[in-house]
Amino acid sequence: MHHHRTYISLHKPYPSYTSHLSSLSVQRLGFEDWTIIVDPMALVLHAGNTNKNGFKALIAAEYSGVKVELVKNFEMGVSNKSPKFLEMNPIGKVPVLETPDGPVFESNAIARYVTRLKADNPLFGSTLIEYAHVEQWIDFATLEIDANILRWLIPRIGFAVYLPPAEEAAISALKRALTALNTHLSSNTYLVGHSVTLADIIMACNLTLGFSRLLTKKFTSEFPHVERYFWTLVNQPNFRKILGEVKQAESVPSIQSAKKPSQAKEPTKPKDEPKKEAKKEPAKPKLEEAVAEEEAPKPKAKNSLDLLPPSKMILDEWKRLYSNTKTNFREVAVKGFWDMYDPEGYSLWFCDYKYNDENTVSFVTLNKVGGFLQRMDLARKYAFGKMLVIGSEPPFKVKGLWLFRGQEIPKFIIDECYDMELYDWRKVDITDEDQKERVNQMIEDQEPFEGEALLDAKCFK
Ligand SMILES: N[C@@H](CCC(=O)N[C@@H](CS)C(=O)NCC(=O)O)C(=O)O
Repeated sequence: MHHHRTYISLHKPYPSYTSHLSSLSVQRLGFEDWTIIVDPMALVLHAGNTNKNGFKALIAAEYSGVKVELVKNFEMGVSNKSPKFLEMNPIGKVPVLETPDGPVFESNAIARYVTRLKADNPLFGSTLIEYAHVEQWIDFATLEIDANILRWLIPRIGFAVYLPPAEEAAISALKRALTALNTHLSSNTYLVGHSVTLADIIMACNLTLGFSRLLTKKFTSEFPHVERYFWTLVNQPNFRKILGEVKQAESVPSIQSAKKPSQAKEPTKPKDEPKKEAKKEPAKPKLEEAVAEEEAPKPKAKNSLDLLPPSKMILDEWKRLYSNTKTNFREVAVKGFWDMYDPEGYSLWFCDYKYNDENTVSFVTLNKVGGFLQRMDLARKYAFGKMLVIGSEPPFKVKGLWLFRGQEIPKFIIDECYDMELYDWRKVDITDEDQKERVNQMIEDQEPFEGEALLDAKCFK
């Protein structure tokens, strides 16, 4: 790996010198070093395929170009209790990573190991203070977020004694942590610096358990920046590949302890380490399975917008006209829009970001809008949008124009794209010339817009 780094660093900053330097480095490194470069050994991770603690290393591996594979046929409660496994981790917990130099347990340590396999990995940050902040947020994600989610969740699903005051304490500690996280994220896209770090990976994995099992929309809406951050991360390709689609819990699990006769019969020893429960007989439901439990994917229903009476307006034709018009935008694209527009089959909407005063950092604001458009991907067949980031200095205003199939904002968009509720929505009255002119200006990115410069204009098409 060390030679790998030498080789890459000779190449990267000086592309024009590549041929000269690569022949040098080949001579210097010899054949074995090349095999390291082209055939990195896959590391084996022992964990079930729904274990968020295993996901930390798998996502870090995706970002780092490292090969990590889940062990085949892992069975929770059986595989991790075998003598061979206990040699790797005497406590019998997962995940465990097998490396050429021996095993590593504890998911954060495993994720750090995988991350260090890539030299100078930006997942750790790039300055001393960034390294420290990455570690700071990893501990925070573990001790303030994850620990309190587990203290709340585990008793509810019947793996520890349920005590109302203990639950209350867990919830208030979690809210305290989320409040701090929300404030940090109100002016930062990521936890540290301007790109994803290992801290974000670990935080997102911990939040995934929370969002999918426990934290309903009602609960998380108090923390809108955490929501934005979470949904943005889990929809990044490197996360999505490992996590699949994350769905938010619709309710807090009802208290299970009383409903499980097999457990009720056992002497009720209060447990301070809730996870010890899972160590009992394999016949019982296993904690990890209970925690990771996923609903079977439902077959996809046809979109109800496809059942609307056909429209003479072909959305793709408009998008093509918009994209292909380079000059005389008013005369060609804007005029073309109104020629095509079908007010029966489509509706136009203005949107206005509700929290403009929080848009104090330009790139954070641009990332927010970028994330919104990314999440609108699911509406591509039924929508066109323009989003303007307005102002030459903070706080920036975010305003937009959307064209939707049908007369209402499609319900599936409201349900699936949480950004929708961060905006006030107003249907355009096209009989009002002023509103129509505002539509034209937004289609055109007219500058100044309402007296102000544009920081950016993004289009969803
Ligand atoms: N701090 C550990 C937690 C590991 C852990 O609690 N693993 C659970 C599954 S998520 C487990 O193996 N439970 C089985 C047991 O307690 O025997 C880590 O992050 O790796």
